[in-house]
Formats: sequence, C-alpha cells, structure tokens
Amino acid sequence: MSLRHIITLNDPKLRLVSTPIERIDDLLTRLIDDMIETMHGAPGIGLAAIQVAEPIRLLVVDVAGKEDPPAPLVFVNPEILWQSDDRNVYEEGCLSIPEYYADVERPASVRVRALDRDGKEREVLAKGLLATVLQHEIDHLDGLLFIDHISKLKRDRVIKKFQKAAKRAGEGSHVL
Ligand code: GNR
Ligand code: NI
Repeated sequence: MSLRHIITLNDPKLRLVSTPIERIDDLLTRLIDDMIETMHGAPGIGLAAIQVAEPIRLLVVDVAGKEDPPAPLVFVNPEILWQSDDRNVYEEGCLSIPEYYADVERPASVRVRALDRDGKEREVLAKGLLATVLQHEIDHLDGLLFIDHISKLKRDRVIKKFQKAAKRAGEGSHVL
C-alpha cells in the first residue's frame, strides 16, 4: 500500500467527469487500498479517485469517530437513487482545497446504490454526515466541488487565492 498525491484546486483534472468502472481487477483493488490509506493519512473522511488523478467513478468514505476503529466504505459506480426534500447545512472542507471551509446546504438523506470492493451490489440509506460526504464525493465524480454550491463571490475569492499561491510557488523555479 502507498500514499497517493492529492491534486488541488488549480489542477483542471478536478473538473473532469469520471468514467464508469467496467471491472474490479487487481489494479483497481490496489487503487482502492491506496485511497483508503491516503484518506486516513490526510486525514479526511472521504476521497474520490479523481483527487488522486484517476478519472474513474470510485470513492471511499470513513465517518467513524476518533475513538472508534476505522470503518472505510467503498463505492464503485455510485448512483443516487433518492434524495430527501429536507435539507441540512454542514461546514464542508475538501482535501483538494486545503484550509478552506464553508457552509453547504444539501439534501439531508440520500439512498445510494454502488458496488463494493468485492463487486457486490449494495444500497445505503445515508443521513447526517455520511449523507453529506457521499454527496460531496459523488459531486467530485461529475467534476463538481463544494465551492460550486456557495456564492460566486466566495467561490471566485478562493479560486483567486489558489491561483496566486500557485503563481508564487512557480516563480523562482524556472530554469534560466
Ligand atoms: O475530509 C473531508 N471532510 C469533509 C467535511 C465536510 C464535508 C465533506 C467532507 S469531504 C472531505 C474530504 C474530501 O475532500 N473528499 O472529497
Ligand atoms: Ni473533496
């Protein structure tokens, strides 16, 4: 198992629409295990494959508390079958947008169908934090970020901040 590099806001790959997974082979289960390790190491409570630069419809989540043993869940080709009309607001963050947090309103509950690590079809009725994280991750599979759910003013501000930081990091590293 190994840690994978997590791409950040300036990387245009984050806007790709990820493609469905056709088979769960050795290469994929290795990616799944690396993603779980990368998520736990970050630390984070979710990770979509595109965040480690793999544009495929795969995500992992783990919303176990700090005192509990790890409880990673794997979702291959997830689909939202149903979402509640009632909504919830959570302060969200994203490993691809480090140190930025904002309130996001989403459906409070969702029913999601996916394949697990063994290729078995599963359905979960998620509420609370799990419902929020699953929607955040499924957004990633469609090239969406949580900042797409906040005001344009706030979104443009955080995008600009990251562009400036990338520019600064690039200066001085040019070969003369
Ligand atoms: O670690 C994460 N925490 C989090 C908190 C509130 C709502 C969503 C998340 S997901 C995030 C990890 C991540 O970026 N997943 O894509
Ligand atoms: Ni994220």
